[in-house]
Amino acid sequence: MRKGSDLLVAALESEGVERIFGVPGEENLAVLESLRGSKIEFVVTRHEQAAAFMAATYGRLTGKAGACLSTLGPGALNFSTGAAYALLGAMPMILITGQKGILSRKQAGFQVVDVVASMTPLTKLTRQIVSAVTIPTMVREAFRVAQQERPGPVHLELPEDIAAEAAPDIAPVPPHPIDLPVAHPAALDRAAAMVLAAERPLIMLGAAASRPRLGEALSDFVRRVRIPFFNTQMGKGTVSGGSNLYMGTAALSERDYVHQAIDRADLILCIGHDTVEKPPFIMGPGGPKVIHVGYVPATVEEVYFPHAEVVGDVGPSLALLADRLEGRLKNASALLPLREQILARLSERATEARFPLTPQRIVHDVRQVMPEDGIVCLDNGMYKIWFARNYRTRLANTLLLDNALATMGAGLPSAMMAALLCPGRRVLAVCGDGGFMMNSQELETAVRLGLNLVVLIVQDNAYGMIRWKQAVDQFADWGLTFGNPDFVRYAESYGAKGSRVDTADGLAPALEAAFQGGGVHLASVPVDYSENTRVLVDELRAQVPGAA
Ligand SMILES: Cc1ncc(C[n+]2csc(CCOP(=O)(O)OP(=O)(O)O)c2C)c(N)n1
Ligand SMILES: [Mg+2]
Repeated sequence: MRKGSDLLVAALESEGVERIFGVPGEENLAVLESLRGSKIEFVVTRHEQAAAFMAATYGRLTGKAGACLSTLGPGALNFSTGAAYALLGAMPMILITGQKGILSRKQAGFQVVDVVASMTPLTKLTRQIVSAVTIPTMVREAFRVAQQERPGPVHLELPEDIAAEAAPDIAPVPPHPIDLPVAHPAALDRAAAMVLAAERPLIMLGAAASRPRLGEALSDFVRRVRIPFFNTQMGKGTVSGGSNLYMGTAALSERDYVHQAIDRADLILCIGHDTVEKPPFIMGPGGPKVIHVGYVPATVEEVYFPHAEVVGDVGPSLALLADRLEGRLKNASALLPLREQILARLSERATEARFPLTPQRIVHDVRQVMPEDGIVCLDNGMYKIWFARNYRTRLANTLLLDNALATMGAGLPSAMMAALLCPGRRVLAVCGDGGFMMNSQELETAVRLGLNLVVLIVQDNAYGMIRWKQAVDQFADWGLTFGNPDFVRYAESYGAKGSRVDTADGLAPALEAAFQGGGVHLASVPVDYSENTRVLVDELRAQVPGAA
Protein backbone atom coordinates (compact mmCIF):
# COMPACT_ATOMS: atom_id res chain seq x y z
CA MET A 1 0.00 0.00 0.00
CA ARG A 2 1.22 3.49 -0.78
CA LYS A 3 0.36 6.86 0.67
CA GLY A 4 -1.11 9.98 -0.88
CA SER A 5 2.29 11.67 -0.75
CA ASP A 6 3.83 8.76 -2.73
CA LEU A 7 1.22 9.22 -5.44
CA LEU A 8 1.93 12.95 -5.51
CA VAL A 9 5.67 12.47 -5.91
CA ALA A 10 5.20 9.71 -8.52
CA ALA A 11 2.95 12.04 -10.49
CA LEU A 12 5.51 14.87 -10.26
CA GLU A 13 8.23 12.50 -11.49
CA SER A 14 5.99 11.47 -14.35
CA GLU A 15 5.66 15.16 -15.31
CA GLY A 16 9.45 15.40 -15.52
CA VAL A 17 9.92 17.52 -12.39
CA GLU A 18 13.64 17.61 -11.60
CA ARG A 19 13.66 19.93 -8.60
CA ILE A 20 11.23 21.30 -6.07
CA PHE A 21 12.01 24.54 -4.26
CA GLY A 22 10.59 25.44 -0.92
CA VAL A 23 10.36 25.62 2.84
CA PRO A 24 8.47 22.68 4.37
CA GLY A 25 6.35 22.70 7.48
CA GLU A 26 5.27 19.77 9.60
CA GLU A 27 2.22 19.30 7.34
CA ASN A 28 4.60 18.49 4.44
CA LEU A 29 6.68 15.86 6.23
CA ALA A 30 5.05 12.90 4.45
CA VAL A 31 5.72 14.61 1.11
CA LEU A 32 9.30 15.25 2.14
CA GLU A 33 9.74 11.59 3.02
CA SER A 34 8.31 10.53 -0.35
CA LEU A 35 10.64 13.00 -2.07
CA ARG A 36 13.60 11.51 -0.20
CA GLY A 37 13.09 8.24 -2.04
CA SER A 38 12.55 9.85 -5.44
CA LYS A 39 14.69 11.15 -8.30
CA ILE A 40 13.54 14.71 -7.55
CA GLU A 41 16.00 17.04 -5.86
CA PHE A 42 14.56 19.12 -3.04
CA VAL A 43 16.09 22.59 -2.84
CA VAL A 44 15.43 24.22 0.47
CA THR A 45 15.32 28.03 0.32
CA ARG A 46 15.37 30.69 3.01
CA HIS A 47 12.02 32.22 2.10
CA GLU A 48 9.03 30.80 0.23
CA GLN A 49 8.92 33.86 -2.01
CA ALA A 50 12.34 33.02 -3.45
CA ALA A 51 11.28 29.39 -3.99
CA ALA A 52 8.28 30.55 -6.00
CA PHE A 53 10.37 33.01 -8.04
CA MET A 54 12.81 30.20 -8.83
CA ALA A 55 10.09 27.76 -9.84
CA ALA A 56 8.43 30.42 -12.01
CA THR A 57 11.72 31.21 -13.71
CA TYR A 58 12.24 27.51 -14.40
CA GLY A 59 8.88 27.59 -16.16
CA ARG A 60 9.72 30.76 -18.04
CA LEU A 61 13.00 29.37 -19.35
CA THR A 62 11.90 25.82 -20.18
CA GLY A 63 8.17 26.02 -20.92
CA LYS A 64 7.69 23.19 -18.38
CA ALA A 65 6.08 23.97 -15.04
CA GLY A 66 8.47 24.61 -12.18
CA ALA A 67 7.44 23.25 -8.78
CA CYS A 68 7.56 24.69 -5.28
CA LEU A 69 6.42 23.50 -1.89
CA SER A 70 5.37 25.24 1.30
CA THR A 71 3.50 24.64 4.50
CA LEU A 72 0.00 25.94 5.21
CA GLY A 73 -0.97 29.46 6.38
CA PRO A 74 2.16 31.58 6.78
CA GLY A 75 4.26 29.65 4.26
CA ALA A 76 1.47 29.47 1.70
CA LEU A 77 0.82 33.20 2.03
CA ASN A 78 4.51 33.84 1.37
CA PHE A 79 3.89 32.24 -2.03
CA SER A 80 1.41 34.97 -2.96
CA THR A 81 3.84 37.33 -4.68
CA GLY A 82 5.47 34.44 -6.54
CA ALA A 83 2.09 33.22 -7.74
CA ALA A 84 1.19 36.70 -8.98
CA TYR A 85 4.61 36.98 -10.65
CA ALA A 86 3.94 33.78 -12.59
CA LEU A 87 0.32 34.72 -13.34
CA LEU A 88 1.10 38.11 -14.80
CA GLY A 89 4.35 36.94 -16.36
CA ALA A 90 2.72 33.84 -17.97
CA MET A 91 5.17 31.44 -16.37
CA PRO A 92 4.06 27.82 -15.86
CA MET A 93 4.40 26.75 -12.23
CA ILE A 94 2.86 24.34 -9.71
CA LEU A 95 2.57 25.52 -6.12
CA ILE A 96 1.99 22.77 -3.58
CA THR A 97 1.03 23.74 -0.06
CA GLY A 98 0.20 21.71 3.03
CA GLN A 99 -2.84 22.04 5.25
CA LYS A 100 -4.00 20.69 8.57
CA GLY A 101 -5.96 17.46 8.33
CA ILE A 102 -9.42 17.91 6.86
CA LEU A 103 -11.09 14.72 8.11
CA SER A 104 -10.83 15.86 11.70
CA ARG A 105 -9.82 19.12 13.34
CA LYS A 106 -7.46 18.16 16.13
CA GLN A 107 -5.76 21.56 16.34
CA ALA A 108 -8.93 23.59 15.81
CA GLY A 109 -8.13 26.70 13.81
CA PHE A 110 -4.39 26.89 14.54
CA GLN A 111 -2.51 28.30 11.50
CA VAL A 112 -5.49 27.68 9.27
CA VAL A 113 -6.32 30.23 6.61
CA ASP A 114 -8.29 29.56 3.46
CA VAL A 115 -5.29 29.20 1.16
CA VAL A 116 -7.35 27.99 -1.79
CA ALA A 117 -9.40 31.18 -1.58
CA SER A 118 -6.27 33.31 -1.23
CA MET A 119 -4.83 31.71 -4.38
CA THR A 120 -8.00 32.15 -6.43
CA PRO A 121 -7.12 35.55 -7.93
CA LEU A 122 -3.42 34.66 -8.18
CA THR A 123 -3.52 31.41 -10.16
CA LYS A 124 -5.14 29.83 -13.22
CA LEU A 125 -6.51 27.03 -11.04
CA THR A 126 -6.48 26.26 -7.32
CA ARG A 127 -7.72 23.02 -5.74
CA GLN A 128 -7.71 21.21 -2.45
CA ILE A 129 -6.97 17.49 -2.74
CA VAL A 130 -9.57 15.64 -0.68
CA SER A 131 -8.75 12.02 -1.49
CA ALA A 132 -5.51 10.22 -2.32
CA VAL A 133 -6.97 8.31 -5.27
CA THR A 134 -7.63 11.57 -7.13
CA ILE A 135 -3.98 12.67 -6.97
CA PRO A 136 -2.75 11.27 -10.33
CA THR A 137 -5.48 12.97 -12.33
CA MET A 138 -5.36 16.20 -10.33
CA VAL A 139 -1.62 16.53 -10.85
CA ARG A 140 -1.87 15.85 -14.59
CA GLU A 141 -4.65 18.40 -14.86
CA ALA A 142 -2.60 20.91 -12.87
CA PHE A 143 0.36 20.60 -15.23
CA ARG A 144 -1.88 20.70 -18.30
CA VAL A 145 -3.47 23.94 -17.18
CA ALA A 146 -0.17 25.48 -16.04
CA GLN A 147 1.65 24.73 -19.29
CA GLN A 148 -1.16 25.42 -21.74
CA GLU A 149 -1.14 28.83 -23.43
CA ARG A 150 -1.41 31.29 -21.82
CA PRO A 151 0.82 29.58 -19.21
CA GLY A 152 0.68 30.40 -15.51
CA PRO A 153 0.58 29.09 -11.95
CA VAL A 154 -1.64 26.33 -10.57
CA HIS A 155 -2.03 25.67 -6.86
CA LEU A 156 -2.69 22.32 -5.18
CA GLU A 157 -3.32 22.04 -1.47
CA LEU A 158 -2.47 18.65 0.01
CA PRO A 159 -3.79 18.31 3.58
CA GLU A 160 -1.68 16.39 6.04
CA ASP A 161 -4.13 13.51 6.48
CA ILE A 162 -4.68 13.04 2.73
CA ALA A 163 -0.90 12.98 2.24
CA ALA A 164 -0.69 10.19 4.83
CA GLU A 165 -3.79 8.34 3.60
CA ALA A 166 -3.23 4.78 2.38
CA ALA A 167 -3.94 4.45 -1.32
CA PRO A 168 -3.77 1.77 -3.99
CA ASP A 169 -0.80 1.98 -6.31
CA ILE A 170 -2.46 4.04 -9.05
CA ALA A 171 -0.22 4.89 -11.99
CA PRO A 172 0.25 8.55 -12.92
CA VAL A 173 -1.56 9.84 -16.00
CA PRO A 174 1.24 10.15 -18.55
CA PRO A 175 1.63 13.48 -20.36
CA HIS A 176 1.73 13.55 -24.16
CA PRO A 177 2.85 16.21 -26.63
CA ILE A 178 0.14 18.58 -27.81
CA ASP A 179 0.42 20.33 -31.15
CA LEU A 180 -1.43 23.61 -31.21
CA PRO A 181 -3.73 24.57 -34.07
CA VAL A 182 -2.26 26.92 -36.66
CA ALA A 183 -4.01 30.19 -37.62
CA HIS A 184 -6.89 29.96 -40.07
CA PRO A 185 -6.05 30.69 -43.74
CA ALA A 186 -8.67 33.47 -43.81
CA ALA A 187 -6.94 35.23 -40.92
CA LEU A 188 -3.57 34.84 -42.62
CA ASP A 189 -4.92 36.18 -45.94
CA ARG A 190 -6.48 39.18 -44.22
CA ALA A 191 -3.31 39.97 -42.30
CA ALA A 192 -1.15 39.54 -45.40
CA ALA A 193 -3.35 41.95 -47.38
CA MET A 194 -3.03 44.57 -44.65
CA VAL A 195 0.76 44.22 -44.46
CA LEU A 196 1.07 44.38 -48.26
CA ALA A 197 -1.00 47.55 -48.32
CA ALA A 198 1.05 49.27 -45.62
CA GLU A 199 3.39 52.09 -46.56
CA ARG A 200 5.41 52.15 -43.36
CA PRO A 201 5.13 48.73 -41.62
CA LEU A 202 6.81 47.80 -38.38
CA ILE A 203 6.99 44.59 -36.33
CA MET A 204 6.72 44.55 -32.56
CA LEU A 205 7.80 41.54 -30.51
CA GLY A 206 6.06 41.18 -27.17
CA ALA A 207 6.37 38.99 -24.10
CA ALA A 208 5.00 35.80 -25.66
CA ALA A 209 7.64 36.07 -28.38
CA SER A 210 10.08 34.89 -25.69
CA ARG A 211 8.41 31.50 -25.24
CA PRO A 212 11.05 28.79 -25.41
CA ARG A 213 8.96 26.85 -27.95
CA LEU A 214 9.18 29.68 -30.48
CA GLY A 215 12.92 29.30 -30.99
CA GLU A 216 14.14 30.07 -34.48
CA ALA A 217 10.71 30.54 -36.07
CA LEU A 218 10.56 34.20 -35.15
CA SER A 219 14.01 35.03 -36.47
CA ASP A 220 13.14 33.19 -39.69
CA PHE A 221 10.03 35.30 -40.10
CA VAL A 222 11.86 38.59 -39.63
CA ARG A 223 14.64 37.49 -41.97
CA ARG A 224 12.12 36.51 -44.65
CA VAL A 225 9.93 39.61 -44.57
CA ARG A 226 12.70 42.11 -43.73
CA ILE A 227 10.40 44.53 -41.93
CA PRO A 228 12.23 46.42 -39.17
CA PHE A 229 11.25 45.44 -35.65
CA PHE A 230 11.25 46.75 -32.13
CA ASN A 231 10.39 44.86 -28.96
CA THR A 232 8.74 45.31 -25.62
CA GLN A 233 10.83 44.83 -22.50
CA MET A 234 9.83 41.19 -22.12
CA GLY A 235 10.12 40.55 -25.84
CA LYS A 236 13.76 41.44 -25.82
CA GLY A 237 16.22 39.30 -27.69
CA THR A 238 13.78 37.02 -29.45
CA VAL A 239 15.29 38.04 -32.76
CA SER A 240 18.95 38.79 -32.75
CA GLY A 241 19.18 42.29 -31.23
CA GLY A 242 22.30 42.89 -33.27
CA SER A 243 20.26 42.29 -36.40
CA ASN A 244 20.33 45.14 -38.84
CA LEU A 245 16.54 45.40 -38.60
CA TYR A 246 16.44 46.08 -34.85
CA MET A 247 14.99 49.54 -34.14
CA GLY A 248 15.07 49.55 -30.35
CA THR A 249 13.15 48.57 -27.23
CA ALA A 250 10.02 50.38 -26.13
CA ALA A 251 10.79 50.65 -22.41
CA LEU A 252 8.65 53.78 -22.12
CA SER A 253 5.15 54.17 -23.54
CA GLU A 254 5.81 57.27 -25.65
CA ARG A 255 8.31 59.90 -26.72
CA ASP A 256 11.37 57.67 -26.47
CA TYR A 257 13.66 57.64 -29.50
CA VAL A 258 12.17 54.38 -30.73
CA HIS A 259 8.79 56.12 -30.87
CA GLN A 260 10.07 58.18 -33.76
CA ALA A 261 9.61 55.03 -35.78
CA ILE A 262 6.51 53.77 -33.96
CA ASP A 263 4.70 57.10 -34.37
CA ARG A 264 5.34 57.12 -38.10
CA ALA A 265 4.30 53.52 -38.74
CA ASP A 266 0.97 53.00 -40.49
CA LEU A 267 0.87 49.32 -39.57
CA ILE A 268 2.30 47.42 -36.61
CA LEU A 269 2.39 43.65 -36.61
CA CYS A 270 2.39 42.87 -32.88
CA ILE A 271 3.74 39.38 -32.31
CA GLY A 272 3.03 37.91 -28.89
CA HIS A 273 2.04 41.14 -27.22
CA ASP A 274 0.67 40.65 -23.73
CA THR A 275 -1.01 43.70 -22.22
CA VAL A 276 0.35 42.86 -18.76
CA GLU A 277 3.37 44.83 -19.91
CA LYS A 278 3.56 48.57 -19.47
CA PRO A 279 2.27 49.78 -22.87
CA PRO A 280 5.08 49.90 -25.46
CA PHE A 281 3.01 52.43 -27.40
CA ILE A 282 -0.41 53.90 -26.96
CA MET A 283 -3.08 53.26 -29.54
CA GLY A 284 -5.51 56.05 -30.18
CA PRO A 285 -7.83 57.28 -32.92
CA GLY A 286 -6.03 57.80 -36.20
CA GLY A 287 -3.01 55.75 -35.18
CA PRO A 288 -1.49 52.84 -37.06
CA LYS A 289 -3.40 49.70 -37.97
CA VAL A 290 -2.46 46.93 -35.56
CA ILE A 291 -2.45 43.18 -36.25
CA HIS A 292 -2.19 40.92 -33.21
CA VAL A 293 -0.35 37.64 -33.71
CA GLY A 294 -0.59 35.40 -30.68
CA TYR A 295 -1.17 32.01 -29.12
CA VAL A 296 -4.31 33.52 -27.66
CA PRO A 297 -6.54 36.37 -28.83
CA ALA A 298 -5.71 39.95 -27.89
CA THR A 299 -6.99 41.43 -24.67
CA VAL A 300 -8.80 44.64 -25.50
CA GLU A 301 -7.61 47.64 -23.55
CA GLU A 302 -7.90 51.42 -23.81
CA VAL A 303 -4.38 51.41 -25.21
CA TYR A 304 -4.50 48.21 -27.29
CA PHE A 305 -7.37 47.25 -29.60
CA PRO A 306 -6.03 45.48 -32.69
CA HIS A 307 -7.82 45.67 -36.03
CA ALA A 308 -7.07 42.08 -37.03
CA GLU A 309 -5.78 38.92 -35.37
CA VAL A 310 -3.75 35.87 -36.32
CA VAL A 311 -4.38 33.40 -33.50
CA GLY A 312 -2.69 30.02 -33.30
CA ASP A 313 0.67 28.39 -32.81
CA VAL A 314 2.83 31.41 -33.48
CA GLY A 315 5.87 29.81 -35.13
CA PRO A 316 4.06 27.79 -37.85
CA SER A 317 1.48 30.58 -38.33
CA LEU A 318 4.26 33.09 -39.00
CA ALA A 319 5.83 30.71 -41.52
CA LEU A 320 2.52 30.67 -43.38
CA LEU A 321 2.28 34.46 -43.19
CA ALA A 322 5.83 34.79 -44.52
CA ASP A 323 4.86 32.54 -47.47
CA ARG A 324 2.26 35.15 -48.36
CA LEU A 325 4.61 38.14 -47.94
CA GLU A 326 8.13 37.14 -48.88
CA GLY A 327 9.43 39.00 -51.92
CA ARG A 328 6.19 40.98 -52.31
CA LEU A 329 6.77 43.80 -49.84
CA LYS A 330 7.66 47.03 -51.62
CA ASN A 331 7.70 49.14 -48.48
CA ALA A 332 9.27 46.75 -45.98
CA SER A 333 12.21 49.03 -45.24
CA ALA A 334 10.38 52.37 -45.28
CA LEU A 335 11.18 53.10 -41.61
CA LEU A 336 14.68 51.66 -41.63
CA PRO A 337 16.43 54.99 -42.33
CA LEU A 338 15.42 56.10 -38.80
CA ARG A 339 17.35 53.24 -37.22
CA GLU A 340 20.83 54.68 -37.15
CA GLN A 341 19.81 57.88 -35.45
CA ILE A 342 17.65 56.08 -32.85
CA LEU A 343 20.41 53.70 -31.86
CA ALA A 344 23.08 56.41 -31.88
CA ARG A 345 21.13 58.50 -29.35
CA LEU A 346 20.94 55.50 -27.05
CA SER A 347 24.65 55.00 -26.87
CA GLU A 348 25.38 58.56 -25.76
CA ARG A 349 27.40 58.80 -22.53
CA ALA A 350 27.95 55.05 -22.53
CA THR A 351 31.67 55.44 -21.98
CA GLU A 352 31.73 58.61 -19.89
CA ALA A 353 34.31 58.58 -17.07
CA ARG A 354 32.02 60.11 -14.44
CA PHE A 355 32.03 58.65 -10.92
CA PRO A 356 29.59 57.54 -9.55
CA LEU A 357 28.83 55.85 -12.85
CA THR A 358 26.03 56.85 -15.20
CA PRO A 359 23.39 54.16 -15.76
CA GLN A 360 24.40 54.17 -19.44
CA ARG A 361 27.97 53.34 -18.48
CA ILE A 362 26.84 50.52 -16.20
CA VAL A 363 24.79 48.96 -19.00
CA HIS A 364 27.66 49.40 -21.44
CA ASP A 365 30.25 47.83 -19.14
CA VAL A 366 27.98 44.91 -18.25
CA ARG A 367 27.55 44.20 -21.96
CA GLN A 368 31.35 44.17 -22.35
CA VAL A 369 31.78 41.30 -19.89
CA MET A 370 28.71 39.29 -20.87
CA PRO A 371 29.21 36.88 -23.76
CA GLU A 372 26.46 36.59 -26.35
CA ASP A 373 24.81 33.75 -24.40
CA GLY A 374 25.33 35.34 -20.96
CA ILE A 375 22.13 35.89 -18.99
CA VAL A 376 21.39 39.13 -17.13
CA CYS A 377 18.52 38.94 -14.63
CA LEU A 378 17.12 42.21 -13.36
CA ASP A 379 15.34 43.06 -10.17
CA ASN A 380 13.01 46.07 -10.28
CA GLY A 381 14.29 49.59 -9.97
CA MET A 382 15.34 52.56 -12.04
CA TYR A 383 18.21 50.73 -13.73
CA LYS A 384 15.63 48.39 -15.36
CA ILE A 385 14.54 51.12 -17.74
CA TRP A 386 18.16 51.77 -18.70
CA PHE A 387 18.90 48.10 -19.27
CA ALA A 388 15.70 47.62 -21.26
CA ARG A 389 16.48 50.59 -23.51
CA ASN A 390 20.23 50.29 -23.83
CA TYR A 391 21.29 46.66 -23.38
CA ARG A 392 21.52 44.97 -26.77
CA THR A 393 20.63 41.27 -26.77
CA ARG A 394 21.48 38.75 -29.42
CA LEU A 395 19.73 35.64 -28.10
CA ALA A 396 16.31 34.96 -26.62
CA ASN A 397 15.94 35.13 -22.85
CA THR A 398 19.35 36.64 -22.21
CA LEU A 399 17.89 39.69 -20.44
CA LEU A 400 15.32 38.42 -17.97
CA LEU A 401 13.20 41.17 -16.52
CA ASP A 402 9.75 41.47 -15.08
CA ASN A 403 7.65 44.11 -16.77
CA ALA A 404 4.43 42.44 -15.63
CA LEU A 405 4.11 42.28 -11.83
CA ALA A 406 7.33 44.30 -11.71
CA THR A 407 8.00 43.10 -8.21
CA MET A 408 11.16 43.84 -6.30
CA GLY A 409 13.01 40.84 -4.90
CA ALA A 410 12.94 38.48 -7.91
CA GLY A 411 16.30 39.45 -9.40
CA LEU A 412 18.50 37.20 -7.27
CA PRO A 413 16.20 34.11 -7.26
CA SER A 414 15.62 34.33 -11.02
CA ALA A 415 19.37 34.54 -11.61
CA MET A 416 19.93 31.57 -9.30
CA MET A 417 17.50 29.55 -11.39
CA ALA A 418 19.20 30.62 -14.62
CA ALA A 419 22.57 29.62 -13.15
CA LEU A 420 21.19 26.22 -12.11
CA LEU A 421 19.74 25.59 -15.57
CA CYS A 422 22.69 26.92 -17.56
CA PRO A 423 25.83 26.07 -15.58
CA GLY A 424 28.11 26.72 -18.53
CA ARG A 425 26.95 30.28 -19.14
CA ARG A 426 27.72 33.52 -17.35
CA VAL A 427 24.79 34.66 -15.22
CA LEU A 428 24.57 38.12 -13.68
CA ALA A 429 21.86 39.43 -11.37
CA VAL A 430 21.51 43.21 -11.42
CA CYS A 431 19.65 44.53 -8.38
CA GLY A 432 19.08 47.85 -6.68
CA ASP A 433 20.15 48.18 -3.07
CA GLY A 434 16.43 48.14 -2.22
CA GLY A 435 15.38 45.09 -4.23
CA PHE A 436 18.47 43.06 -3.41
CA MET A 437 17.81 43.31 0.32
CA MET A 438 14.29 41.94 -0.16
CA ASN A 439 15.65 38.44 -0.83
CA SER A 440 19.34 38.73 -0.02
CA GLN A 441 19.07 35.80 2.40
CA GLU A 442 19.12 33.55 -0.67
CA LEU A 443 22.84 34.19 -0.99
CA GLU A 444 23.10 31.32 1.46
CA THR A 445 21.10 29.07 -0.88
CA ALA A 446 23.25 30.13 -3.83
CA VAL A 447 26.46 29.35 -1.95
CA ARG A 448 25.07 26.02 -0.70
CA LEU A 449 24.10 25.05 -4.26
CA GLY A 450 27.63 25.83 -5.41
CA LEU A 451 26.39 28.23 -8.08
CA ASN A 452 28.57 30.37 -10.28
CA LEU A 453 26.77 33.66 -10.05
CA VAL A 454 27.68 37.33 -9.95
CA VAL A 455 25.32 39.82 -8.34
CA LEU A 456 25.75 43.49 -9.17
CA ILE A 457 24.17 45.92 -6.73
CA VAL A 458 23.41 49.35 -8.14
CA GLN A 459 23.80 51.50 -5.07
CA ASP A 460 22.13 54.85 -4.45
CA ASN A 461 21.07 54.31 -0.82
CA ALA A 462 17.47 54.87 -1.86
CA TYR A 463 14.37 53.51 -3.49
CA GLY A 464 15.69 55.41 -6.47
CA MET A 465 12.90 54.89 -8.93
CA ILE A 466 10.24 56.18 -6.57
CA ARG A 467 12.50 59.01 -5.47
CA TRP A 468 12.90 59.96 -9.12
CA LYS A 469 9.13 59.89 -9.73
CA GLN A 470 8.72 62.00 -6.59
CA ALA A 471 11.05 64.60 -8.07
CA VAL A 472 9.44 64.48 -11.52
CA ASP A 473 6.05 65.07 -9.93
CA GLN A 474 7.57 67.96 -7.97
CA PHE A 475 7.11 66.49 -4.52
CA ALA A 476 9.71 67.17 -1.86
CA ASP A 477 12.58 64.68 -1.57
CA TRP A 478 11.29 62.78 1.44
CA GLY A 479 10.97 59.28 2.87
CA LEU A 480 12.84 57.20 0.32
CA THR A 481 16.44 56.97 1.46
CA PHE A 482 18.07 54.36 3.67
CA GLY A 483 21.43 53.04 4.81
CA ASN A 484 23.03 49.84 3.59
CA PRO A 485 25.18 47.09 5.04
CA ASP A 486 28.79 46.91 3.95
CA PHE A 487 28.07 44.68 0.96
CA VAL A 488 31.57 43.20 0.81
CA ARG A 489 31.44 42.03 4.41
CA TYR A 490 27.81 41.00 3.94
CA ALA A 491 28.84 38.74 1.05
CA GLU A 492 31.75 37.34 3.01
CA SER A 493 29.54 36.49 5.97
CA TYR A 494 27.64 34.12 3.63
CA GLY A 495 30.84 32.54 2.36
CA ALA A 496 30.52 34.47 -0.90
CA LYS A 497 33.04 36.94 -2.30
CA GLY A 498 32.51 40.68 -2.43
CA SER A 499 33.97 43.71 -4.16
CA ARG A 500 33.25 47.39 -4.41
CA VAL A 501 33.68 49.45 -7.56
CA ASP A 502 35.29 52.75 -6.66
CA THR A 503 36.43 54.21 -9.96
CA ALA A 504 34.63 54.86 -13.23
CA ASP A 505 36.85 52.36 -15.03
CA GLY A 506 36.61 49.79 -12.29
CA LEU A 507 33.31 48.11 -13.13
CA ALA A 508 34.17 45.98 -16.16
CA PRO A 509 37.40 44.60 -14.61
CA ALA A 510 35.61 43.90 -11.32
CA LEU A 511 32.89 41.92 -13.08
CA GLU A 512 35.42 40.11 -15.26
CA ALA A 513 37.44 39.11 -12.18
CA ALA A 514 34.27 38.02 -10.40
CA PHE A 515 33.31 35.72 -13.27
CA GLN A 516 36.84 34.39 -13.57
CA GLY A 517 36.95 33.68 -9.85
CA GLY A 518 33.78 31.57 -9.95
CA GLY A 519 31.40 30.92 -7.08
CA VAL A 520 28.98 33.51 -5.75
CA HIS A 521 30.25 37.07 -5.96
CA LEU A 522 28.59 40.30 -4.88
CA ALA A 523 29.84 43.52 -6.48
CA SER A 524 28.43 46.93 -5.63
CA VAL A 525 28.65 49.97 -7.85
CA PRO A 526 27.52 53.51 -6.99
CA VAL A 527 25.24 55.09 -9.58
CA ASP A 528 24.66 58.71 -10.59
CA TYR A 529 20.91 58.87 -11.12
CA SER A 530 20.89 62.52 -12.20
CA GLU A 531 20.81 61.05 -15.71
CA ASN A 532 17.25 59.89 -15.05
CA THR A 533 15.91 63.39 -15.19
CA ARG A 534 18.38 64.72 -17.73
CA VAL A 535 17.56 62.03 -20.29
CA LEU A 536 14.22 60.47 -19.41
CA VAL A 537 12.48 63.74 -18.61
CA ASP A 538 14.19 66.80 -20.08
CA GLU A 539 15.62 65.33 -23.25
CA LEU A 540 12.65 63.16 -24.12
CA ARG A 541 10.16 65.90 -23.26
CA ALA A 542 11.83 68.05 -25.88
CA GLN A 543 11.06 65.42 -28.50
CA VAL A 544 8.14 66.21 -30.74
CA PRO A 545 6.12 63.01 -31.10
CA GLY A 546 6.54 61.59 -34.56
CA ALA A 547 9.32 63.95 -35.62
CA ALA A 548 12.37 62.24 -37.01
C1 LIG B 1 7.76 44.41 -3.76
C2 LIG B 1 7.72 45.80 -4.29
N1 LIG B 1 7.61 46.83 -3.43
C3 LIG B 1 7.59 48.11 -3.91
C4 LIG B 1 7.65 48.36 -5.24
C5 LIG B 1 7.62 49.79 -5.77
N2 LIG B 1 8.96 50.12 -6.26
C6 LIG B 1 9.28 50.03 -7.57
S1 LIG B 1 10.85 50.41 -7.89
C7 LIG B 1 11.15 50.77 -6.27
C8 LIG B 1 12.50 51.23 -5.82
C9 LIG B 1 13.56 50.23 -6.07
O1 LIG B 1 14.69 50.58 -5.33
P1 LIG B 1 16.05 49.87 -5.62
O2 LIG B 1 15.89 48.41 -5.63
O3 LIG B 1 17.08 50.41 -4.68
O4 LIG B 1 16.39 50.32 -7.11
P2 LIG B 1 16.69 51.81 -7.62
O5 LIG B 1 15.45 52.32 -8.25
O6 LIG B 1 17.12 52.62 -6.43
O7 LIG B 1 17.81 51.65 -8.59
C10 LIG B 1 10.00 50.58 -5.49
C11 LIG B 1 9.93 50.80 -4.04
C12 LIG B 1 7.74 47.24 -6.10
N3 LIG B 1 7.80 47.36 -7.45
N4 LIG B 1 7.80 45.99 -5.60
MG1 LIG C 1 18.39 52.00 -4.87
